[in-house]
This record gives sequence, C-alpha cells and structure tokens, in this order.
Amino acid sequence: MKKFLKFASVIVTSVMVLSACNSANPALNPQSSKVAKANTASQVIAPHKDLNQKPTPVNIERVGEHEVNIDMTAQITDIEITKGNMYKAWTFNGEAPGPIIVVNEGDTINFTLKNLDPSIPHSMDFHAVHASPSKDFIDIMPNETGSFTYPANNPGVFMYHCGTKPVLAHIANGMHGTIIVKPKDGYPTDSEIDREFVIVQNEWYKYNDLNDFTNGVPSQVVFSAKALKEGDLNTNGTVGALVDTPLLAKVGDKVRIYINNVGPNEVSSFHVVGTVFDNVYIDGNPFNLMKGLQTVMLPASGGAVVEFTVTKEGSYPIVTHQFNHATKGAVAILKVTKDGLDDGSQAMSH
Ligand SMILES: [Cu+2]
Repeated sequence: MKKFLKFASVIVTSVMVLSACNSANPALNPQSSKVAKANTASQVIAPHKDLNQKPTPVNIERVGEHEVNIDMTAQITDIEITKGNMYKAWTFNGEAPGPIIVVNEGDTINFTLKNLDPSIPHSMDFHAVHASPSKDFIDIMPNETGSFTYPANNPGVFMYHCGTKPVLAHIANGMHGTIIVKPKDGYPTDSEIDREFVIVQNEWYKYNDLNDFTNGVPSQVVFSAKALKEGDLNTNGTVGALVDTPLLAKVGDKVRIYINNVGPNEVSSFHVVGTVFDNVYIDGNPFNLMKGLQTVMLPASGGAVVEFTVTKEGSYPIVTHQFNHATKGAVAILKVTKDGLDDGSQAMSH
C-alpha cells in the first residue's frame, strides 16, 4: 500500500509539472491550435467573415438607490484563444467571457441589449434575476435593440449567457460571462479581505462546430480575469494569459476570488495549490458558508466566493484539478511577494 501511494504521488507530481509547463507555453500544444485555426476558415458564417467589431465598453449606470441601467452589445469580435490563434467569437461587448457586471442585492436591472450582429439574433439570460424567460430573455434581431426590466434579489456569483437557439452554439462561440450580485449586508468576512479577483473558466472547441460542441471534448479550457475596478487585469479566454501576467498578492494577504464556470459543458474542480480555502460561499451566497475546503466543485454555470491566506512568498498555481483541463490551459498563477509587487521572478517554481 505504501509503495502504491508513493507511486501515485510521483504520477500526480509529474502530471502537475507537465500540465503547468504545457499551459505556460501554448507552443507545446500546437495540435489544438491548428485544429481551431483550420476550422475558423471553413465554418465562419458568411456575414461574419470580414467582421471584427471593436469591443464596446459595457455601460453600467446607477439611476436610483436600488435601480441600475445596464447596456450591453452582442457583437462579433476576434478573441485570441491561444497565442496567435484568433477565434471569430460571438460575444457580449467584444469580450469572451463577457465583461463582469456588478449590482447590489435588491436592485432592479433595466437591461438593454443592442445586437450589432448583422446576421443572427442574440439574447440575454441572466441567472441572477427572476424573469419570464419567454418574455424577458427573448431574441433581439440583427441590428435591433431590446430592453427588459427584472429584479436581482439573490446575492451571489452568477452566470449570464445568450439563450438563442441553439443555445450551446451561442455559449460555446463565446456568449457567456459573470454577474455578481453583492449581498446587501456584505459577506461576514469583508473586513478581513486584502485583495479580490474574478476568475472565469470557459471551454473552446472546433470553430462554430455544433457537432464538436455536442459530442467532442474541448480543445482548450481557460481561465480569464475580469476587472472589478479600473486598473485590474482584464483578459479574454486566452491560454496562458494568467501565467504570463500573474495575479499578485503580498505575504500574509487574505485573498478573495469570485469564481464562475461558464462552461458550456464541463465541471470545474477549482483548487489553489499551496493553500486551503478558509471560507467558501457556494454560489456566492453568504448563507452558504463552508470551511476548510481543498477544492470547490463548480457545475456548469456554478459560482463561488473563495477566501484563503497566503503565508509564504512564491507562485501559487490556480487550477481546475481535472488535470486534463488544466493541461489544456485552465491554469493561473498567483504570485506572492514581500510587497505585493511583481518581483520579476519566474512564475513557475519548477
Ligand atoms: Cu447569441
């Protein structure tokens, strides 16, 4: 038994090292890039062919103590999914995953979707709201605009996505993102937190290939960071983005990460190497507090708030512990230094 355990631990360590290397260097995984590239040329729908719409900043405007206007676009924008490999994504506002939306518990959301796509309808399904799907999540036709009003009465970390048929194609092509509904009394641990980040996990498949979306396995699984405030890192679902530019913290910091798995198909087993989660709020609801977790399971669409303390200097890999997916890109690095600034050291410890 002892022997077996030792063997198992060698295997796990090798897989970790390998996966970290692969994800840090997409050039080591050229096959998946090639596949995506080849398909980009063949399955772009004709009106999208020469389209690469410039990202549109999301407009979030508070118009009352408990009322907020949110204006977003559906648009076609090239997203780099591995170094130099662009995916003509169907997006919200030109980002994939889409821009982070933050509202307060109890807000009424006045939502407007402007569909800049000249050829196909799109829509918006916010998991954070109570709505009539057949009235409030309906298709907006090409070059048209639709407005909807609904309440966000539950705090948490929620997915949003396009709900137009076939939903799988719209999500897998890039129309997904995260909305945080801040609890009206905050989280009980708010005053302890030194740094906050948002990490979103999503998958990429062969370009616009519903058969691959349905029956295949993802060619890339990626983490992106979304900016909570001006100056924060904000990335698309690009393999290696959060290894090349690590998240930063200072020794002793209590770190909070809002996490969301937007899928479309896979589960995430969210884990930070070198620490244990002090607090986990499942789906981001303060009522759902769990203590001392090693890994948080996020179903497709699921979210959580995780909090942990970094006690030593070094690079802490953030992964999905489904290591086939980490190998395909779902790795970020949290670099912890004395002063919380990037000391320029190699991100990966090996
Ligand atoms: Cu859509």
